[in-house]
Amino acid sequence: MKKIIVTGALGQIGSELIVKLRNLYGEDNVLATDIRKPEETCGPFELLDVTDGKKMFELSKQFEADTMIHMAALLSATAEKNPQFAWNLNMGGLMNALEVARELNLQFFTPSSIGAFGPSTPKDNTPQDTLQRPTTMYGVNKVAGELLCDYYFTRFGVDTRGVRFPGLISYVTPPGGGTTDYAVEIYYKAVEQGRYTSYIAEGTYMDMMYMPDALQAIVDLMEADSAKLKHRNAFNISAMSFEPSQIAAAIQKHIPSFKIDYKVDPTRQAIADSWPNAIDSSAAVEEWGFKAAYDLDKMTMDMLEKLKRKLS
Ligand code: AKB
Repeated sequence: MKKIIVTGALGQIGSELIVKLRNLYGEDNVLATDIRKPEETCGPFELLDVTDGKKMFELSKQFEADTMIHMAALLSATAEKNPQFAWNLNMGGLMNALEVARELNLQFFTPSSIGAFGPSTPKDNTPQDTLQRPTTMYGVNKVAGELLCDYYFTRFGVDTRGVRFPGLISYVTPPGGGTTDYAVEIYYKAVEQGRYTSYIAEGTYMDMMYMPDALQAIVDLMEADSAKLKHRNAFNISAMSFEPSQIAAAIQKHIPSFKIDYKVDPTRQAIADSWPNAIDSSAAVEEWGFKAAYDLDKMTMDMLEKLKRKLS
């Protein structure tokens, strides 16, 4: 049985991931950590600031972890507001986490992102191995992180694995400070107000994925046969690519009166413009069987149904 320590466990992905991992591997085998306390406790939890490498080491050792899932990070738009802090948190936290994984021989996962690509990257069907010259601090962190994880694998034999997540959509925990967050907000506003003002311009395509597929991808990659992995850090994965008017049209199939208009935020628009339209996930499919169950229509139906219940 695995013993997994998760950082950033109260974040958008972490909060759902710990539930899935506890269902799969047992409640007491997953230690959730975060910089703030949970509102309600369920299962093992410890406070942890990921820039404190000593505490990270002690918690992992005491828990007798064999796996670390390092999620704590600032997202793209927040990182752009305070790039120096983003570097310290994203890179400092990752370096600490990799060191703990090396010292305690832990299997290791950390997410990269479509943010690891930049304006010179091919925009359509973006290959697994291609130009990566991002123009955001978040992207710089993600590329450096991918390289660092590969380095810890080749130099120290740490079993590092990762994916390049697209925008992730969920009705459970809202994202904070990302560029793709509009694709979550739009569902909340559709249910609450029947209209949404998008900060991303019409015609701006980005890759997206529904949270259940993202969580399954983490589990599948961590369970994959190591010998079959040629890439490791980090695999392109995407479930769909759309632009704001297409998600609005998908919502209108269920709420015909729903309206979208646009008030573009130049900072987040510039970030979105520097990212791919649609990435190619074929390396993940070939090397560890990546598969997404949700497309735009299926996700929209589920999001609206769950949000109507949640917000009523
Ligand atoms: C963001 O928008 O910053 C994230 C991401 C794509 O990494 N959702």
